Amino acid sequence: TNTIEVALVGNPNCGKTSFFNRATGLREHVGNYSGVTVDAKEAVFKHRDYTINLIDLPGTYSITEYTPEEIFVRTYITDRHPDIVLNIVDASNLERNLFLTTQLIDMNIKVVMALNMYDELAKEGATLDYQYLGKLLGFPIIPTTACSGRGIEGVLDKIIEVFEDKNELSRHIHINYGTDIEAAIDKVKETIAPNKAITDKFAPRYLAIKMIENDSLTKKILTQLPNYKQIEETAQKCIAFLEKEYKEDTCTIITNAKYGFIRGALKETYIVGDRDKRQLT
Ligand code: GDP
Ligand code: MG
Ligand code: K
Repeated sequence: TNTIEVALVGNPNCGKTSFFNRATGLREHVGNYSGVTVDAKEAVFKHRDYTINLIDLPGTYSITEYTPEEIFVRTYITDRHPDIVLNIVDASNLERNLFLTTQLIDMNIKVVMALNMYDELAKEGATLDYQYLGKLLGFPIIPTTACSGRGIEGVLDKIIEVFEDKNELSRHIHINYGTDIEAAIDKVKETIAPNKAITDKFAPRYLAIKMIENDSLTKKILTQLPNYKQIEETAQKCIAFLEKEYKEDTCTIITNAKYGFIRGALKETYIVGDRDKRQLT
């Protein structure tokens, strides 16, 4: 049968292990996958006509290069190419959790989102138009309460739909970083694009964004390219221009733009609960 490799990605304490245990608990076979400094649990089980290979990755707030967990998750995604990234988010802490999501969007991978702790959101009396949010983010979102198992079957069904390219919400979107950053991304992307070997593995737009962030892991990947000097020079010119214009480093500029995107999306989809309103007054 066909196998779908699914990697669980999300902030610490968002419910990844609960999801993993609930999804695999009643089923057969649990194995182990060992990383360099952090371990990831792996389980293989059947769902409908597929074998699902589910990997519980360490929790991270971001996928850059600042902690061993971040590097592990990042390298796992870029080197092992899981078929689907299952992004688990804590629905009671959406703004922060969605930051990691914006990085997944940049990476241009197939994502399904479990809107976990949905019971907490409901308790607060808050509502989220998660279908519309899924439309804005470019993948399906399914409410779950992982600790009780609620929604898990539905998530597994959506994973199959997205894998088979049969989900209408699953599409590649770009976060719009604004005129100046977008112009820089285009310039750097043009210098990366001719390198087929690398663009088969990584989205050129993702690599361009990372070069503009001065990301050393990306530089390491690209140094082997025949025109690396041109790529690096173009990126540095763009960085110098942006930092002069914005009086901030490019990482901060891009992070701020990501939060702008998140706030915009939540403004259209999230209604604060009664409990939160009371706390505000
Ligand atoms: P991880 O760090 O992402 O692996 O998160 P865990 O699965 O360890 O969960 C963190 C805590 O949240 C645990 O105490 C879980 O029992 C709890 N938890 C997980 N999912 C839910 C949920 O959907 N609702 C509620 N209320 N608690 C949850
Ligand atoms: Mg865990
Ligand atoms: K997508």
